[in-house]
Amino acid sequence: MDNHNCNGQHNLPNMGYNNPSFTHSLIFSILIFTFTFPQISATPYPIDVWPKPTTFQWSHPQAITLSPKFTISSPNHRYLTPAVQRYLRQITTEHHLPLVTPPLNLTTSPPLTTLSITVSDVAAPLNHGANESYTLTIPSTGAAAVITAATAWGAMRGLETFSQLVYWKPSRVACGLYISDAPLFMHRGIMLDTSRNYYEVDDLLRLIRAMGMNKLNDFHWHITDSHSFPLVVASEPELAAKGAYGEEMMYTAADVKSVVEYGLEHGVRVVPEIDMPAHTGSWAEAYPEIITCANEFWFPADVTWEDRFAAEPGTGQLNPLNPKTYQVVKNVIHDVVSMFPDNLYHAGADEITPNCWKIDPSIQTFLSNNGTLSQILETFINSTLPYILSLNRTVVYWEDILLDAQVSVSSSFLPPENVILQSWNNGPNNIKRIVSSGYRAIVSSSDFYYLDCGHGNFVGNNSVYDQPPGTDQGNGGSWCGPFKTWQLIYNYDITYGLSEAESEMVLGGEVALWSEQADSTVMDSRIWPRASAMAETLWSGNRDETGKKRYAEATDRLNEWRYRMVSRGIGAEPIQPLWCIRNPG
Ligand code: CP6
Repeated sequence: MDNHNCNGQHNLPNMGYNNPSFTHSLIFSILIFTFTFPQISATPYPIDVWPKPTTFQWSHPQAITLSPKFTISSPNHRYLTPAVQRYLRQITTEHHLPLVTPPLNLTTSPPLTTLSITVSDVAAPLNHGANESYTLTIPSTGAAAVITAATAWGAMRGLETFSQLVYWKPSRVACGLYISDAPLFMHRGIMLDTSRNYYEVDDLLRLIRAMGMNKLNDFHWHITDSHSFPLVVASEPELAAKGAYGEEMMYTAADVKSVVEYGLEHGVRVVPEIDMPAHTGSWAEAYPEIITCANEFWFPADVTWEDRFAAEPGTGQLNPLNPKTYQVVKNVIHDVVSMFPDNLYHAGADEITPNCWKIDPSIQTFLSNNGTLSQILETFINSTLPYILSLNRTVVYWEDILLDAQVSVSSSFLPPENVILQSWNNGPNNIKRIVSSGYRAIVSSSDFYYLDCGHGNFVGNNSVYDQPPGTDQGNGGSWCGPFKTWQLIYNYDITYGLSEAESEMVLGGEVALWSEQADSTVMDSRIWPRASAMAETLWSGNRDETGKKRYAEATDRLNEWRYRMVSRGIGAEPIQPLWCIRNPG
């Protein structure tokens, strides 16, 4: 039998799981395993914290009882104070039972009564420069545990680490340890698309809560697209009134505020994306005159299915040559900026379809007078980017404005270098091209970081089923496949092939969940624990001290972490059968 062991190798002998008595002995073994404490070996116990801290030392690996009077002291802070209250409740009530009991003997010291937090710069905002480092000391004497951090955000990271070291009922905490921790990359995010399918605000809050647990700090909210416009924009109310899927499927200003505040209480910034000029079909419900090719029946016969990017109502593109476009766009930008306080603004600009513009008479006239598609894109950027910058925002665009072979800015017109470009399309040198052109990059290469798979052109077109296997009919079936395993995501090095100077320009990465085939029913399991894999790689890397990829060691920790996420209400999918806990790597 071709057996896989639990760390994904192929060298395990047949353990006899066809044997009917196996199940009984498995249950028996779990009982024994749970109630005995193996000897501590010379190798220190590999701590069950996810993402793994950059450095930690056991001075004397033990566990200490958590006092029923346990309290946390911290400076008063608009977001840290609620975070402390939340962690206090969680720490004292979670009673997590690890799958494999940590081999830590209980000290005879008095119980731990205090965690004391000090922050040197309480005013520091959560932005790209924010210092998220912290140290955590948990003595085995019963003396106060201490978190020191430069910022409230670093203190939150330390609280999360502390909470993961608490287990058992009655609660005990790993002790005799010192952790000094800081992220490798400053931008560690998740993109969620709420246009193709709608998500309740509660789903967004649960996503943010899980992001905080994984020390992710950037929720990139792809709010609108061609399919629906679920954001209520005060000065342009018709966009949602006509473009949302329904009255119950809209995000109000109050909803946005609750998402933004919840984010900051979890150390997660919320960055809005109103995708434009492409992916704007839904705007045509309110303003057909500013959108080209919004109605799929306008497609001429020579526009193929491959020219469209999803099962959608005509991708729809804003017409950059129509002055009315900028009235609406500026109102939208203004109101979005006032709803989202974060200093990042994602301005989209992915996947411009030449044929969608070419269908429009005013654009046809411009092109027949020797105008180019690049100039049309440049007109759009020139007419919108300075306005966004004037509102004190740093702008993120998808990489397409620089790299799209059909529609990109010309070499004589380059957007200012202070924009950030988000890479997704896996060109062999895309990231290198972005950073060597002087731009900072966020990596979302779809070969690794796209969590969705298959989001096809199924509207009235079943011919995909008649194609030979592997033929890409624009249905995403072969192009975005195969499924990205957590190991693939974990092992991906986002600065691969870059010089040191170029690597400095890579701010971090984002996994993305496009929602053509996702909504709240699958959100948790599509995202977790695969996003946890990226979270660790961007926090402390994916290699051990010898420079070897550490995913074998990570497997056991991720397995434990997945169970803890599940017990915290996150529907993370399993990465192993339970059988593995008695047959480790
Ligand atoms: N929607 C938008 C999408 C995609 C992009 N932008 C997408 C493209 C290819 C794949 C998955 C998603 N559905 N607005 C690309 C940034 Cl494989």
